[in-house]
Amino acid sequence: MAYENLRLDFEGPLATLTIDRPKALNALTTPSLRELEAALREVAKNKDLRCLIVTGAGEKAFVAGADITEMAGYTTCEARDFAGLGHRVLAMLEALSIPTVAAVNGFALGGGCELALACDLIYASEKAKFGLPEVGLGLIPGFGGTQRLARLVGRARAMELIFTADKIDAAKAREVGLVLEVLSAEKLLPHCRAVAEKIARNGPVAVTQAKRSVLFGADADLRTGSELERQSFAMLFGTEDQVEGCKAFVEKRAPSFKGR
Ligand code: CO8
Repeated sequence: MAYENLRLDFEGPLATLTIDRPKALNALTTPSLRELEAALREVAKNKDLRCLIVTGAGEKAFVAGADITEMAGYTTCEARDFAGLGHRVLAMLEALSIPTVAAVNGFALGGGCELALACDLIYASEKAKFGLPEVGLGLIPGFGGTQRLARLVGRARAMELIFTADKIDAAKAREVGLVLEVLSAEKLLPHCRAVAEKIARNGPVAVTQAKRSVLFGADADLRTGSELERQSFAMLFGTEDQVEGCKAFVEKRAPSFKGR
């Protein structure tokens, strides 16, 4: 499918989704969110994929937020619908059965930071800058930022970032636990691909179940989360991949997983 505001490229078991509207630092409009929704549907349908990388086009930005020129004239109802669309799309991204990796190559502000937060792993280039500057515009984060950031870095750090509207550099983002690793601009995508390829070599059904256990468990009490894990663990027994993975270990060879 052809998109105007993003690119979706497939290479073996990996897909790379590039938000591509560099003239506005990849800011998200309603049409770009609708395209993102369609692209995620395309990804979800492709059963050969094992990992999705999300990044931004150009040298400067991952995504510099929701498009302020579009939002500026919104009525309350339009704002509710726009935030609803953003929430729906980011929930779809988060709920993909395959792991997702954000390669943050520049500004990740507002909705852009929230897009990264909906990915499972976040890596950043030295040029990246993160922030939720919405209160400076008389708004609050509207694509899940108040929820996902607080869950990732803790309530006080999230409140500090949201209340001050500060932009933090990649090193600080790593220090607060928002980013896993900081790499040079040239090494960012190769690093993300290497991580994605490593994930792709593991049992796909197991990786999906592990992702579900962590995600659903994070919103549950320990007892419920542990029960979820136990059910997922048990469910894997009897899958072809579990049989193959354990057999390959015993036979001292690399497993050949089929994803079933
Ligand atoms: N929206 C629209 N256009 C943008 C945006 C944006 N978020 N960010 C940058 N642009 C445009 C600029 O207007 C400029 O366009 P033009 O060349 O036509 O003047 C072009 O991109 C290049 O940007 P700058 O010239 O400003 O580049 P600088 O290097 O000087 O500055 C910054 C880069 C610091 C990133 C600056 O562009 C900036 O501050 N951008 C806005 C960042 C921001 O506030 N983002 C948060 C937006 S609010 C949000 O995301 C809310 C999400 C939830 C919404 C819920 C809805 C109800």
